[in-house]
Amino acid sequence: MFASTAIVTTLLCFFSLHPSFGQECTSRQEIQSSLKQIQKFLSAHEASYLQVLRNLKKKINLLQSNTLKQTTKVINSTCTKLDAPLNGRKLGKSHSVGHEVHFLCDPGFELMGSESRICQESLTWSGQQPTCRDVNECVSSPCLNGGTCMDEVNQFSCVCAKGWAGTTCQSPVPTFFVTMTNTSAATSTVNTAAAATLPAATAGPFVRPSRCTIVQGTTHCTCEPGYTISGRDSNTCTDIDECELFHNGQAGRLCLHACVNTPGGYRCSCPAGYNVTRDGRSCKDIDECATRQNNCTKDQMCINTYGGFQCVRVDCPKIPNATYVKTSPMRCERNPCPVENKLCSQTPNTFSYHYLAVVSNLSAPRVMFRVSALRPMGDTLRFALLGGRLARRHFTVQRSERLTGQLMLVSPVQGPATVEAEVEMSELERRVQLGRYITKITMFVSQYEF
Ligand SMILES: [Ca+2]
Ligand SMILES: [Ca+2]
Repeated sequence: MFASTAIVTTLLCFFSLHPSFGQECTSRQEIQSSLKQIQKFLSAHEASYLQVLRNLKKKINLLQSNTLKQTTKVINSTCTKLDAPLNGRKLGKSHSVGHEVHFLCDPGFELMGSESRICQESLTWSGQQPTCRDVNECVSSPCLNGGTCMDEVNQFSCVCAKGWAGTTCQSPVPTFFVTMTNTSAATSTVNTAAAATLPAATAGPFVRPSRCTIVQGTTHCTCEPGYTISGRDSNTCTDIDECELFHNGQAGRLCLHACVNTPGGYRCSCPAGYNVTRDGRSCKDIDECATRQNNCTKDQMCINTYGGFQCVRVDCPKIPNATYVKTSPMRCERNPCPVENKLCSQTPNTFSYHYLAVVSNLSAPRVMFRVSALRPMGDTLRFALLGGRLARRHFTVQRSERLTGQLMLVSPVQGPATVEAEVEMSELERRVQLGRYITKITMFVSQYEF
């Protein structure tokens, strides 16, 4: 307050020096003293302002450093970056606290260590850094017949002992093939230099030299169709054993019956009595009866069966009190009975013979045969299974329509087998039997399910 009054007074005196203001200020000394006071006052203010500025600067610096600290803290709330294991992958990109990353290995490798790791509050990862270890496919000793197993990435290869070939050394190398080696080597454009270095033990049509080219310093080897590079030696191609490869594969079996591995390919074979179908994979029964490949005599009938044939001869049954005559190759009829012979009239009127050829293990239930009355005489028809070899185990007889009965297969028959069934149809009129008709059915079941 004092300072400001002094300034005002001093300024008034200063301006009063001007002639127009008159004689209001007392003396020059007073003016000098006032100016000194103003100087002091300004210096004090200057110091005060400087002090304020310094404080301000300090505050700004503090703020600045605090902001910097905050930023550093944000960066530090994540864990260190994790790498994917060699031959594996890492799932999850966030490295913040509470987040998880997972690890996977490439096919053929197994994970050792932690499958997943969590970024903990302490900004460290839980668990151990995993590694992907090559699965040793040789552990199960897949190489047969003295072959040596070589573990490779996601697979193995076998170095076979002398006389054996195939991916698992499962195929014997036939000796007659070995003599063909020179011929095949000469006719193909294979790397003869490599062929020369092949050990004698692995030579043969199941093993061929590969065709190698060097592209930009890297050797690329290829095999003929049906062969594959196996083992560490890329100079050697081994026949692919398609039979083994597709034995239980998703693509299904290669062959209906048997598969034969051949050098560079395979073929299907069928049991005796069958031909390989045109597609080379299935088996078709040979109809020996149609192609005269049977030895049935003139009084016999040839029945073609799956995988074979049967020679059958129908002989009419010899039953007391009745005589039967053959009215067709597979039907016997009773001669008319004398009126007084009641026992004769109770015997079957006819015997019919039927032969069926089926494959083994046919699914059940299914209708195998139907018996019908063409011209029913009475008011009732009855059907019954009289018997026959293995009949009760596999068959039942039931009515299907008013005039028809059917022989049902109720359980599959494992072949080879011959099953017989005797089906009786009886006609009744007011519960009195008018006639009996017997149908004998013989079922030839093949050994195979084709
Ligand atoms: Ca083959
Ligand atoms: Ca046949």
